[in-house]
Amino acid sequence: MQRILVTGGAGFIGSNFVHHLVEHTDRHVTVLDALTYAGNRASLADLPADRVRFVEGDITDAALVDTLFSEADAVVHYAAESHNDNSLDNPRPFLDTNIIGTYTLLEAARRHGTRFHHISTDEVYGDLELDDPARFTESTPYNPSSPYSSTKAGSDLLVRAWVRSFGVQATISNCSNNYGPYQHVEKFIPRQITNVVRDIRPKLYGKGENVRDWIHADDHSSAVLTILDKGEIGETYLIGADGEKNNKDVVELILELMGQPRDAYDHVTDRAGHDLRYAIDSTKLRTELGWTPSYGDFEAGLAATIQWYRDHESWWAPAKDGVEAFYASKGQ
Ligand code: NAD
Ligand code: TDX
Repeated sequence: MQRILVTGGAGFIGSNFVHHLVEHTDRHVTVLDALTYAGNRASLADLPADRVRFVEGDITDAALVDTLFSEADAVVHYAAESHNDNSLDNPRPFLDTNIIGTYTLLEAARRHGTRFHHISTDEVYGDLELDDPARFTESTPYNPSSPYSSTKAGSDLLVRAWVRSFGVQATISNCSNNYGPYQHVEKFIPRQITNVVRDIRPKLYGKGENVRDWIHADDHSSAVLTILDKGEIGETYLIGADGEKNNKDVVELILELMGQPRDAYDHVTDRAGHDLRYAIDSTKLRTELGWTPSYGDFEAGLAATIQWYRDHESWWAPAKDGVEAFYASKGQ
């Protein structure tokens, strides 16, 4: 598998994966990305041109997709509309990209017999109570809450059906919340870091009791590479690094690490249908494929991420005002 096609490779996690491939393998990468508001060429700027090729295009473009699949040994599919708050505002692009886009790729994988890895989220499983000892496993029933997570759930089910009905050589992974460099400022952690840099008070939805299970994007990448190389066709693997934290604790830690009083934030209007808690049990990936995460210390990873945003203001500044205007229009 020397030639890897990465969809959504100019986005947050996709670009981290491309950096990971360049650093840890000798493979050649083609990125297919539509450069929506979430895609950024600058996230791939410092990579060698003889290893990474960029193609601007849409995953719903069947002719383009067919050509790129004919040139690839394997495809890793990150491209998606990814933000829950946007999906509450306008669900339509989520259906187009997450459902029709994934369908378009699966049809190409079927024609070409291409190895296909589908990137998904723990949100397909719905949410857990705060005091529930259970965590999500590969056998947890699907129960998505938002337009975003329901379209991701739909895309996962398409992959399963294309494996069973047409013999497509696919695997699926469902990962928990990622943090790290190159994440769009609309998302929780970069929004609060860049707010502090700009002297805007961080914004916590509701009471801030909601729990997310944080994993560094580079650990997500090493897990995906492990599944691509060692995963069993037709199988689903959950990816997580035992990083449960509630939002209030994360905001307070960001403020502390940035030299501000821990209570210098605002409570704002809660997200509609806001999932309470996500938690991943990644035993299958660890025991069957031997994967372990490298970023065990969330505080150290968060401090490095804060430093990255301080050092890369030109990367995030163009999006910041528009994102804050959008949130302000919703009382968030
Ligand atoms: P992102 O929004 O940062 O990036 C998405 C990328 O896909 C962008 O570069 C965008 O331009 C591109 N794209 C969107 N529509 C496209 C289309 N129609 N054709 C081609 N390219 C298109 O998202 P992200 O946070 O990096 O998430 C990547 C994947 O990982 C998604 O599938 C998401 O569901 C999944 N995931 C994300 C997280 C997380 O914490 N962010 C956790 C688990 C799973
Ligand atoms: O300003 C904010 N204040 C706040 O309290 C924002 C933007 C978010 N939040 C809360 C909502 C969530 O409980 O923080 C938590 C994280 O929010 P997001 O960054 O929007 O992530 P989430 O909705 O949990 O989804 C993320 O993880 C799973 C990704 O965006 C998805 O693509 C992925 O599937």
